[in-house]
Amino acid sequence: MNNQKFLKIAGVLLLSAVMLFSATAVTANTNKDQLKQKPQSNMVSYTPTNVPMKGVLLTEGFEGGVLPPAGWTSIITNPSWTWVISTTNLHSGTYGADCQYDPALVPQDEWLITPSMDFRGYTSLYLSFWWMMSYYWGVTPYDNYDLNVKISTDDGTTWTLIWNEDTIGTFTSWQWYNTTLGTPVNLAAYIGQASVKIGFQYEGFDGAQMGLDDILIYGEGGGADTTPPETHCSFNGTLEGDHYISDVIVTITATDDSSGVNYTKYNLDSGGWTNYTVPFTVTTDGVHVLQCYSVDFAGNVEEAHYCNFTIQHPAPPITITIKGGLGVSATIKNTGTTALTNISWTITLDGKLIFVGKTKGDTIASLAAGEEVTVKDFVIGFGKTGIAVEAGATTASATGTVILIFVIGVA
Ligand SMILES: [Ca+2]
Ligand SMILES: [Ca+2]
Ligand SMILES: [Ca+2]
Repeated sequence: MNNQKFLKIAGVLLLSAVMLFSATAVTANTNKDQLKQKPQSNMVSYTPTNVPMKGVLLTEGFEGGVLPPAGWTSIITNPSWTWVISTTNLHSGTYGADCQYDPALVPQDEWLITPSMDFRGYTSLYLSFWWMMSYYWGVTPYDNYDLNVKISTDDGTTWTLIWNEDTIGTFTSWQWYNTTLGTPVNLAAYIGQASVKIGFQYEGFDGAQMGLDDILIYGEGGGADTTPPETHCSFNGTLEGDHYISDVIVTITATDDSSGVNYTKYNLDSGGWTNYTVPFTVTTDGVHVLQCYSVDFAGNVEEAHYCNFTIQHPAPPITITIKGGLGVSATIKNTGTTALTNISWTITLDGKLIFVGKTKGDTIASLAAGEEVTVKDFVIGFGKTGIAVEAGATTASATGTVILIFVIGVA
């Protein structure tokens, strides 16, 4: 082959190559938006930057190579065209989550759902994720499919939309974006929830490809719990001044800033430490010494403290009528509305010449409301005497004169 001929062939080949390349480039540029799949030439590699390494609650880059990732769940309505693991459509690493549109135009409602997360104890919390889809088929001119990010605090029974690509403004098809063009979703409204799931939903009909990768939930607070719980006692009874005049129902409540209350213990009147489960009733009179404390799930132990209270039931409604005659008699009446039991009574005479019957006492087993009982003291003696009668907490007194076995002038 002579040089001239070689140059000619080389020139034709070069020209052909340039023309072919240009044609390919022009075709790709004009139709790129309308493609249902990301053009392979648009692949980018990515190195994470500005990732807050402190306070990371969840990170998922699908690098386990399986969907759903460990601990995650999925909802699949179109098994042929749902989220799959991809080694070609990803934001960073080796794998990404990828969902292609169904060319048969069967509707797609495909979910990837995070494990349950504890949002308690945080002071700030954000969600960021990297995504990629078609603006042409997803927003304008066709809103045929959505990437919906939803949140649930009841284990997936109800979901609230917290992000959607339709509302963030113009973006470029097939380009990977971080959440709202760099701005994370603020999850502050959900701080304090004990069980939170976040779902990533491909929802569409005649949509296009979608990519998801590098999901990150991060914030301040959370993590290590170093603060013990706080325990409070509340008393349900009839308070009069500084004490209760009724039985008291004791309720103990405890709150914790972060990991939650593991258990609460109490010690009533030095009866020993007991695990608190339900409210209890205290019926006896006196000062009650109540100690309590709680322990959280991180093992922080609260210092035991006192919640003392006093019960003094009012004296039973008893009247006493003292009479003379043959010995001394006392009529004890229950003027209340409920029966009284085990009423102890005594009759005491303090005269100097009382030979028999200086004191007498017994117990009345029960006395119905409105009922009365007369008790007697047989007496032998002479002279003036004081007469004192006690029944329950009620006392009465009188004076009289004893003449042998008679007591006269009682008043
Ligand atoms: Ca990845
Ligand atoms: Ca859309
Ligand atoms: Ca705590």
